[in-house]
Amino acid sequence: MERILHFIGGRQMPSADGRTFENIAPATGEVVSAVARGTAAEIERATLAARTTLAGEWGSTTTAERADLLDRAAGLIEERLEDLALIESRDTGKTLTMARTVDVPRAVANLRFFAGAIRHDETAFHHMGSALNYTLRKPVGVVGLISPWNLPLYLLSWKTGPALAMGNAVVAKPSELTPGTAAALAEILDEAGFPPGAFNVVHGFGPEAGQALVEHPEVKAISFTGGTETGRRVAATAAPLFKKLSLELGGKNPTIVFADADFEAAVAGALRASFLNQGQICLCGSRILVERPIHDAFVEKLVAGTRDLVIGNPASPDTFLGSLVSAEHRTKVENYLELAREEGGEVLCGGERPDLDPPFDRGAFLTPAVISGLPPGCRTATEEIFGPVVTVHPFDDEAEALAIANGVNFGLSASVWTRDLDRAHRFGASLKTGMVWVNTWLLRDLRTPFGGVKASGVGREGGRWSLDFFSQTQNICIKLSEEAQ
Ligand code: TXE
Repeated sequence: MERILHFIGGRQMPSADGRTFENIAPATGEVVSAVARGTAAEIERATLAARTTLAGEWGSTTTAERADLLDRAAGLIEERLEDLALIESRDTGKTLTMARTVDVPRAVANLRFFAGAIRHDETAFHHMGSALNYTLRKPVGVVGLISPWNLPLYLLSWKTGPALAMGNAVVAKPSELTPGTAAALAEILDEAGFPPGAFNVVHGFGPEAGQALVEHPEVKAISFTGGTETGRRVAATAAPLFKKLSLELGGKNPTIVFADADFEAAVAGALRASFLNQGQICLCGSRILVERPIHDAFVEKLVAGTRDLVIGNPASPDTFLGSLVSAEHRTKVENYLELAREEGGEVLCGGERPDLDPPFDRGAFLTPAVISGLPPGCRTATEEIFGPVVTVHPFDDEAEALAIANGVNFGLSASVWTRDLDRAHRFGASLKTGMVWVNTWLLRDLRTPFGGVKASGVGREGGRWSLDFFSQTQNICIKLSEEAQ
């Protein structure tokens, strides 16, 4: 069986105690690899390797050198696209098409983007007349990157790009459910020429390896993407240690469709926002609010479209939905379907385990579900399910739509569908979310700020926000002599 090892100080290595855990392909239930199970001992080794390289080789690189290394790594990811897509699809259960066209290309874009960003970065200069101030950007030091299972390489590279661009040394702890592409990324960065210790990966479970990383006194910043409850724990651990902290957490994002919207485009947009990646994207639109005059027709079309989505073999080009990330996660989603029924909802379609041929009959598949008839404030409609389940709610006017949209603890994103430009501006600005899309969804410009408010997180990623997070500024003030003033 394939073995996945830690990558520490430029070398692959097992855990000191030799322990491993199983990596399961959720689409078949098959155990595909034995993964080294890291603990505080491996975090210690990785942190030491990171500090050593910061004090030496890596600490003296120039911006231009780091940009070139990132570009080289991006090229290597591109060359290995097919291989990486297969690993990602196997570990997550997502379709190969999604891995090929979204996950891996985005990892290439992430590294290229931050290579470009540091080539063009400028720092501040403030002239006082009697003195000059200029601002230096320095690395934070050793940074911890904790990433989730839904978009493993995509999200890890989104953090790794700016962390390395700014000259930090990384200790990454990928999700225990999806270790494959993080291990591959370590090899690729090594091959691209990053020195040993600049990028380290410790595999393992959250409470063991993840917690040890957050607790380590030499890790000066933590960038975390994952569930809101885990984020709370990470914040509670990191805050007394005065670490920089970026938290990208969950969402319960509304898709708001006004009666004047382009009907067909809105249905297609809502469908994609509901079920892309089996609904396992923090940005997924899991609450669909529809203005009453078009509500019934919209729901009919949405349900028909949902029924048409092909589920099954992730490698088949026709498949839209692969399996969920694990059997346990499917059970969690199914429990929400049960709750929805108890809360008075009607499951209009889906929510069932599909009848698939071997080997997929043992996979964690669940047909996409649309639920209506629920009050917008109930648990099903306000808690993050993170699966192929959406609720639909009618509304009568803008004020009611806004109250429903803002009436949850989350505030990550929203997608508004309307042809009325004034309303788009007015309504968009009134939404309590970090991001708003109008007549689209998941259209990303990597320069823009990404992140949420309320329980969706703290801080922003993207463009200069990522560069700011992964650097410390230092202002130097030089007094001018009388003659120079
Ligand atoms: O994520 P966790 P889980 C949501 C989604 C999902 C729920 C739980 O609702 O159902 O979270 O998913 C590491 N210290 N999202 O439990 O635990 C863990 O090992 C340090 C939304 O799988 O948050 C993994 O690497 N690290 C989300 C990472 O945290 C710890 C994506 C995320 O796992 C830790 C994923 C600890 N004490 C889930 N405990 C999004 N916003 O995109 C765990 N980890």
